[in-house]
Amino acid sequence: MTASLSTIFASATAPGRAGVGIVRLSGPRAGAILAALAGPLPPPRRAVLKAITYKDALLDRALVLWFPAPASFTGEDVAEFHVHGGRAVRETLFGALLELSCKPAEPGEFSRRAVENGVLDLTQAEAIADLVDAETDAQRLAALRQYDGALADIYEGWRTRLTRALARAEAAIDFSDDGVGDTEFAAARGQALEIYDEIAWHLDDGGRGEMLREGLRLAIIGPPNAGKSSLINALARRDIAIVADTPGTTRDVIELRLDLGGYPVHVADTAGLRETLDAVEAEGVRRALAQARDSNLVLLLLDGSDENATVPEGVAPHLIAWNKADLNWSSPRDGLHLSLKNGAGLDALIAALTRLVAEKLDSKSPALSRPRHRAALMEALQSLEHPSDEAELLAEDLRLALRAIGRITGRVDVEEVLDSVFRDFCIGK
Ligand SMILES: Nc1nc2c(ncn2[C@@H]2O[C@H](COP(=O)(O)OP(=O)(O)OP(=O)(O)O)[C@@H](O)[C@H]2O)c(=O)[nH]1
Ligand SMILES: [Mg+2]
Repeated sequence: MTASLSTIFASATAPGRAGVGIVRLSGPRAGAILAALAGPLPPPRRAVLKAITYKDALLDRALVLWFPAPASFTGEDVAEFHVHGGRAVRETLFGALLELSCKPAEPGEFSRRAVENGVLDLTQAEAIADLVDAETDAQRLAALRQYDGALADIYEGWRTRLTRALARAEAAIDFSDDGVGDTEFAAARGQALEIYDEIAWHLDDGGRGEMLREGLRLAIIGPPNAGKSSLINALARRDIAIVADTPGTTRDVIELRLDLGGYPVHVADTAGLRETLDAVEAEGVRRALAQARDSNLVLLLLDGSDENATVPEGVAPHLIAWNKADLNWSSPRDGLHLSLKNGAGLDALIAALTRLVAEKLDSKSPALSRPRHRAALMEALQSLEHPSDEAELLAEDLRLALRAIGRITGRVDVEEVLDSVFRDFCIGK
């Protein structure tokens, strides 16, 4: 791969006021620029306090670090300035760096260089982005696992075995006239089928990894006045939805991001389900049903004091809870009981929901985390599904599968894949 010629810089910390702001440089001139601003280079990987000066004017006093290639995040020469985290300091330093012909980094350019220099594979670079974006503990752990190479190991393992199978298929072509060819061909074909099964198993994960990244969708549905909006308020611990004793109060879908036992969940409060002549309310009911359909989990909330309460037609809830336990109920109710008025049973409901969410998101083996991986694996699967009876065609199938899987880790078609992946990164990462 080609070494980058330019030296790039970016703030590695969020903009705004802070005790410290880190500005990072990467590229062939990082050392020279560090020396120009802070004097003789400090020993590698040691923080040293320096006066940062440019054109004889003091810019700040800051810790600086020097990471000579290849032992750096990008694999290139890297320098870091740990300056005071204020706007004027940052702007002045950026101005000096620009005059020294340093280029502002594009989004994700540091990680991209790390991939181009072989320090990280693409799934690890994606894991860094996920780790920065992680909002809950389960997301953090999944990202760390991926950063440690859990997915890369799986995909590279398939690639190694497919490469070996391809070599055998090619041997079968070369030695088609003697018995060796048959043996090699059978081995190659057997490998293709074996890997097909493994990929199919990996894909059949109910979308856990992707759901964990994006957040699981939970819809609260039920008849009007059951207490759905009271419930989302209790979960949010603040008043995000209007609660009123008029049935049909909620019309729009109201969404809340929640950390449920370490799992990211998007909870939606919806309009009460009933037949209605009011056009606006009818639209609310339509949206409520659509929300339920598009959700990963559906909680049906019913009013236990309402004698006529039943499961509405056409919905299949994952959990049923009966609200208003503080009132008199004329008939016994199966399932969870709670009162949003006095809080009784709320903890039990949250625990039950957390268990359901965990069932959907937990996975013992590392789960693929992005639609990009899924698409590439589906493509590989297609090539391996019906391995040909002819050595030449089998070799071509194997090549296609190899290329598809190589795209996940970034081992082939690199430029094209890199563009699409790093577009979504933030600058300075
Ligand atoms: N007694 C009692 N009243 C409750 C309880 N929970 C909610 N309520 C009341 O029931 C009424 C309806 O509550 P909401 O939370 O607005 O019900 P909703 O299901 O969102 O209703 P819609 O938006 O109309 O579908 C309000 O007057 C609440 O104060 C409860 O546990 N006990
Ligand atoms: Mg409501």
